[in-house]
Amino acid sequence: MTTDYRPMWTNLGLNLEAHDALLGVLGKMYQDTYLAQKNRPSGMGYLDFVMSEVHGLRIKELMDAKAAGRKIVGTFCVFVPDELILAVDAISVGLCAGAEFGIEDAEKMLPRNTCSLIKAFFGFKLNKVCPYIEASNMIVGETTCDGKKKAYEIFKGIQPNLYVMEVPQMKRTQDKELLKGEYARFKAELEKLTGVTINTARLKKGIAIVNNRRKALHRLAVLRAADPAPISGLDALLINQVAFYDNPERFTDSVNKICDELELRIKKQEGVFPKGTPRVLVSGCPMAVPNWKLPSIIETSGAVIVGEESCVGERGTQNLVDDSGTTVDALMNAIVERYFKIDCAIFTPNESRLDHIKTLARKYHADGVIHYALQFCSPYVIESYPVEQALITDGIPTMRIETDYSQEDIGQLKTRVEAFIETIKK
Ligand code: BJ8
Repeated sequence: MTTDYRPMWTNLGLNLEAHDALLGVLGKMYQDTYLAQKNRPSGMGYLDFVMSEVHGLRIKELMDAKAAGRKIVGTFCVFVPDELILAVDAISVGLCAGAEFGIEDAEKMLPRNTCSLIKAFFGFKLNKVCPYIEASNMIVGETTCDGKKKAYEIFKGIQPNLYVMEVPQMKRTQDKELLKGEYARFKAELEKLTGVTINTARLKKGIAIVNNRRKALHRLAVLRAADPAPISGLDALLINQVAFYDNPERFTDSVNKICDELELRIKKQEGVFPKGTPRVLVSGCPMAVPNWKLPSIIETSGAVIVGEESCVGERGTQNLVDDSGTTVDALMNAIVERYFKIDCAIFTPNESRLDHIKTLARKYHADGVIHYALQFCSPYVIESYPVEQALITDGIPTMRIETDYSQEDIGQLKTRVEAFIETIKK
């Protein structure tokens, strides 16, 4: 960052000392994890720029938009429909919660055996280091896992503009009705926040922007089926992470440019790793920025990641919203239909997730699956057993990993991952 953003951060109420410390750690991590990679597509230069300005230029854009009367809506879950946020001309930002920062402060309010993701957003808030949280006019929580659901009750005390959306836990007709009711309530709340009434044209536009972003990410996903893989799993993950807070149209454009470049690479049989490198599908909890620990271990241990069954990945992007409706009601129903298919482990039963993992493993020619669960995340830790059983029955080697955001277990994880990669080598 060349511009001095300190006055902006001060205005946002950030703790500059703590914020400097966070940026210092992030910069070093990015250098060691991303810039140290070889053979990266040149289009990743855009992502490097976005990351270098993640607390700078992007926040300035948000503040300029706010000054022009637009609202910022921060979200934690892919059940929050961006289409509605865009339809009221607000800006949606995914709040990352992917780093261990201020955990000791978080643990004064939350039990120690809470997952790292929840502790992270408390830590960021309590230490005043996240400009996205501070810039948001409204933050949307959701009743997914018990951890988040109960933590939001406490979070509301330190983040009064928190709005909580109910998400069903089963997939019956009445559950779809519940989601429909919640999306109607959310629509009304957004209309109240912005003073904008959602009409058909506005909703169609919101749907088109988000569908286009998904299509670009689907295009990227499919290109990773090539051997040699044209892009590293780390870079593909970064693209999926940045999708949550970059300007959606500019982002979609950049991803499509990267895909053009990857198509050329595939034609020339160029890759980031040699042809025949063991291929891994990662499945499980979402990996928010800057949670790159496990992918980095995998890709420095002789394998390439070819897909993510994750909310920061294909669980989050699969399926488009049908945009053919001609009324707000019809389009709202189409949004409900699309989101109701998300197969997060908070649902019971959750057979479609097992099918999706198997499908992705075959589609991307994965030699094995690594199931990643954050420690104390009951939904994903418990579901990892049936996932492993189903994959093994299908002849797909699988390893289950449970970890947190700390760096302490890196050596141990690396030993396990290396041993797994040895077993899936052709
Ligand atoms: S739709 S995965 S983004 S809830 S890791 S906080 S589940 S204890 S993040 Fe998620 Fe929405 Fe589901 Fe996706 Fe709880 Fe688990 Fe922590 Fe989690």
